[in-house]
Amino acid sequence: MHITFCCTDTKAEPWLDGLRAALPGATVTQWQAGAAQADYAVVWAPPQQFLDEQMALKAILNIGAGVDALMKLKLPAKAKVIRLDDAGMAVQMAEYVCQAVVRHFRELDVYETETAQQNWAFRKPRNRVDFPVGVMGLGALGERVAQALHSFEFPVNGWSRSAKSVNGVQCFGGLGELDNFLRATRILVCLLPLTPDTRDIMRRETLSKLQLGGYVINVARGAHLVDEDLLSLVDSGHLSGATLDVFRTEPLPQAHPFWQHPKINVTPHVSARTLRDESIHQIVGKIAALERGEGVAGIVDIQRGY
Ligand code: NDP
Ligand code: OXD
Repeated sequence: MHITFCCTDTKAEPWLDGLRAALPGATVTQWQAGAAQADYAVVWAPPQQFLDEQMALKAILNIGAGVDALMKLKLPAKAKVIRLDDAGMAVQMAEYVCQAVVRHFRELDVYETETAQQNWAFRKPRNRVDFPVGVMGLGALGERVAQALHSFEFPVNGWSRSAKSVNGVQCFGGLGELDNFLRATRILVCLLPLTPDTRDIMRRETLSKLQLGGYVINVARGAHLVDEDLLSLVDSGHLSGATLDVFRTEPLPQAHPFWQHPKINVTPHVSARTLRDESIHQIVGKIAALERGEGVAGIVDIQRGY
């Protein structure tokens, strides 16, 4: 069995070593133009040339949850596209989103500024029922995030394409229920996949429907958010700020206003990192199951785009 590795922005050697150790009978190589045909590909944002050349692939295994970079490419007709499911990302995402929600709700950012000036001052406690959180996307990551927020006793709303039932979460389904979801929400968390239906979903029209003082947490993809609309709604006071981990252009360009904005917190796409050992374990398990002719979790529906 031949496995080819083609991951942009990823140090190849540790992955190659890990895959070779876990699959001693397999040939594991880093892809180069003109390389031999492989049976399986382990990828992150590969170039079109890779897919054009690798015509015999049985499956393309993505080393992340989001497959938007792959969906932009022309894929070999017969290869299954398989994403990582969880692999240690859901708990990281729950940590990240809960810290952003709690930091905003408890005004920890304000305390940080004040204590930096040696100012010992209390603020009036806020009431958590006034801070309903809405999670857009109730998949592998969104559902875990919604449950974690519920454990902190925030009112939690969830929105997905199909109607869902999640303990402690008021669930809304489909475009017809988007307005009701937004109006019931003050802190909006985006955990949608990036598809033609969800691109620009956080724009003036939708963000204006959040409750006054709304707050935006984007941990999905930068292209879900229209940057100018967020900035103008924050500057007008309708929204109180944002925590953003993902951007239309990454790294975030030095001149982008998000860097300096006092009400916008920026992190460099780190809310849920791919954990190499867990991911290799999962990828190897999926390849073994496919070789036995068994089904695997995480097969991407190409028509849906996630
Ligand atoms: P899943 O594919 O498991 O879940 C996607 C969810 O979004 C599902 O609930 C789905 O609804 C819903 N959804 C999809 N399209 C629509 C739509 N048009 N309208 C309403 N709901 C929709 O994704 P994950 O939870 O695994 O990951 C979500 C995204 O998070 C990834 O695609 C990736 O972009 C991003 N991500 C970011 C990371 C970071 O470090 N910042 C790390 C990992 C992922 P339904 O349940 O009905 O299908
Ligand atoms: C992912 C990511 O999609 O890290 O896994 O963004």
